[in-house]
Amino acid sequence: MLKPVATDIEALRILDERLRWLSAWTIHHANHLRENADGLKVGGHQASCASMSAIMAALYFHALGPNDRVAVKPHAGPLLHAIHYLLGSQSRDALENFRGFGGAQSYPSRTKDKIPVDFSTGSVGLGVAITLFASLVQDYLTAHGWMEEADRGRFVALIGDAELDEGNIYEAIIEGAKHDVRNLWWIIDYNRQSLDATSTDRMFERFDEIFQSCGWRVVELRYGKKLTAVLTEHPTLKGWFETLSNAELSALHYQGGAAWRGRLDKEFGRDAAQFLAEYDDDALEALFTDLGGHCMETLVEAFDDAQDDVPTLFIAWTIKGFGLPFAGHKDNHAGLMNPTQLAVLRTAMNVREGEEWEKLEGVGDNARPGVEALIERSRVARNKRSRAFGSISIPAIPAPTGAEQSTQAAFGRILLDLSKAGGELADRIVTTSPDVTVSTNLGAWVNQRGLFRRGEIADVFARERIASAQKWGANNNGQHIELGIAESNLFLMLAAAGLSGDLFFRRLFPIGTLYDPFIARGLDALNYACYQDARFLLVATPSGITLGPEGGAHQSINPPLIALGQPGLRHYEPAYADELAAMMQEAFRLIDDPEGESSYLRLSTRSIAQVERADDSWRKGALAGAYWLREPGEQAEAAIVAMGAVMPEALAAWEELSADLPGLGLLAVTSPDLLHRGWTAAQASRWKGHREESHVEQLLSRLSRTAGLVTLADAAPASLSWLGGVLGQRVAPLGVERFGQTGSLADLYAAYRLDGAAITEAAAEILLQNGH
Ligand SMILES: Cc1ncc(C[n+]2csc(CCOP(=O)(O)OP(=O)(O)O)c2C)c(N)n1
Ligand SMILES: [Mg+2]
Repeated sequence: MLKPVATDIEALRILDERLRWLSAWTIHHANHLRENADGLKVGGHQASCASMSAIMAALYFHALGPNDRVAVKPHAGPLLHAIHYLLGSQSRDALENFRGFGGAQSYPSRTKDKIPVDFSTGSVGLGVAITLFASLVQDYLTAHGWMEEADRGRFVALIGDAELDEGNIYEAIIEGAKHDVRNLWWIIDYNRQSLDATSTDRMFERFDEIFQSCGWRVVELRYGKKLTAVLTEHPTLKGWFETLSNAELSALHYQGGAAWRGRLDKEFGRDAAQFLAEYDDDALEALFTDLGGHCMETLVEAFDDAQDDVPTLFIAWTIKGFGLPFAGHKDNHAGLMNPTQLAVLRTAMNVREGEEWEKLEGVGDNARPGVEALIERSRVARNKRSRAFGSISIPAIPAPTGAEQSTQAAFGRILLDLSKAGGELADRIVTTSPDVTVSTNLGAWVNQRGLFRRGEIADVFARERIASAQKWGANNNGQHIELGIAESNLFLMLAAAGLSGDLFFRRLFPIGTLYDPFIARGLDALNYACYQDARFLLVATPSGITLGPEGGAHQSINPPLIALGQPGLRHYEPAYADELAAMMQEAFRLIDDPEGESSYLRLSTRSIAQVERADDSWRKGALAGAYWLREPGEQAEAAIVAMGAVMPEALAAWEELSADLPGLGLLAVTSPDLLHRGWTAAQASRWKGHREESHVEQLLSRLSRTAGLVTLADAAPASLSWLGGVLGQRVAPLGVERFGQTGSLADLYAAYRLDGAAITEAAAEILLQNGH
């Protein structure tokens, strides 16, 4: 890490003011000046920006090195744009179009903003925690010899104080402590205000303790230099000041100098007279607003003093809306200055009317060279990085052999075979799991490739020669990152490892495993990972009521619907081991392809008889979402449509019903998600005059328009019932709509109507409806 150079505090102060102005102006312009055709409030957060302009000026124009990566609190997005505007990497057009179509995004977005954004933010708390996992990934790459010391950086999170209520932050620091995480700066904009109001008093003391107990250094930046000096000189005043509640303090900041005077007079009477005589109201206000997070000297000093790799929490006291007319007001979160207030601010900041977008407007001739030099010297990346970081060749993945297999067992076998065969892909795979490594069948892979830790951790059981199927020693070369049971951490880990190409120019192939029902536990983090186009393979197993005796708490129902609605994540649900092998190969290709996406495999522990294949023709269809496992007759009047682990029931029913229903087809669905996407994409392209037919349309048009479809899935029936909408065919949907319970497969399939009898009844009903 590079040492910061000595810097001109006055120039940084000017940049702080420029950022405060430009962010306020960008938001004002979008709300009050830009044409607004639909009358919707455009919005933006002038107060949240003003609160941390000094912190961001000190970082971007002083402390950050070229390899450092920052997650900016969502509501400070306009400040980040203003910084890049000053750096020359953001256009005025984009600022003028803030929150408009194609303009600067409301909240920093890796994928949509044109400036380099290291981490997207928006859902509070997640942007904070991902920096910790990114730091872990950096350590992983360094340990594996894929990153030079000189290319390493620090991970910075700029945090709103209310974000600290998000539990995912604490899950992350607990995990970080286990992995001895380092090179983190988390900087809290401690304005003691959330969205609704002022926040609960004295919480910073709690945060101190929590972070310290996880190995963090906590640096409190409570007062600026001026206020520190005065309070040191007047201990009684300090004592009183520190008893003020967050609400009282905020109210005084809002009311200003005269209110401070009145309050001090009331509190101390004649004892305060001499002190008060030294300050006019403006000076009094300036004194009491001199908090650590607004004092450039304090910030620069604190950052310069924290140059080691100890994870550090800075609690920087600030005022929400600092320098704006609604500073400190509890309702200011979404507050916007009106044109009159804006004009007052413009005058106060020496900005001439008509010159509002001028980068250094209002900066005097004497100061200008120093400010320009600082901007020039800033070491942060100005350009968005290319996503071309070299592709690797993905080998063909053969299917594991065996007449009876479960997809979960096949998954473990495929990884083991990959590991044994070796090669670039195997070396770049990193697996991770929230305490379900063994039960999701990663065990054999981990035995081969080892656990990752920066220091050596002995496998005591192996050393003591205690028999165990599982090696559990860790070192620098390991390729499995062990996580505690916190699914949110799993998805943040996958997000960070899935961005390793973007962040560190070295693509990893992250695979995360968990039980299918617990996807819901980390859902927002999963969405967050996809939102910023992180690439990974998620393997969820076991799934569905097919889990049998484990019971309803572990039997997943709705993840296929979740996947159907989740952009950036491709759902595959194989029935057979050869399908799984093809899907894993495809998932690795998609991780590597700049136009690709992440994949989600929903697997099962049910061992089923594998099908005989005459040739490879199924493969293309399986990767596209479905194929005919039993071809239908020409314009057949019925088909069974089934997905995943219940395929044996579908096949048996097909055998039984075929005698009465000649031409009955059996469609094996491997991805409702892909079928649906293909369907809507083909429709949209037809509106543009192309004559495209989607895969699902081609498949279903083999049947009669009046055909009946019996759909079957160990999941919410809506996963497949929509297929009736494609060509208007009738559907009898079978699936799981109630919570599961314990039982044998036969019991459960009968009770939840996934068995042959249910298929027969459903077929009879739908065919009767058709008038047969
Ligand atoms: C997960 C999530 N829940 C709720 C919100 C809505 N929200 C946006 S900002 C905010 C409070 C912000 O307060 P703080 O973090 O202190 O930021 P400040 O604006 O005070 O700097 C809330 C509740 C959100 N963005 N994300
Ligand atoms: Mg706040």
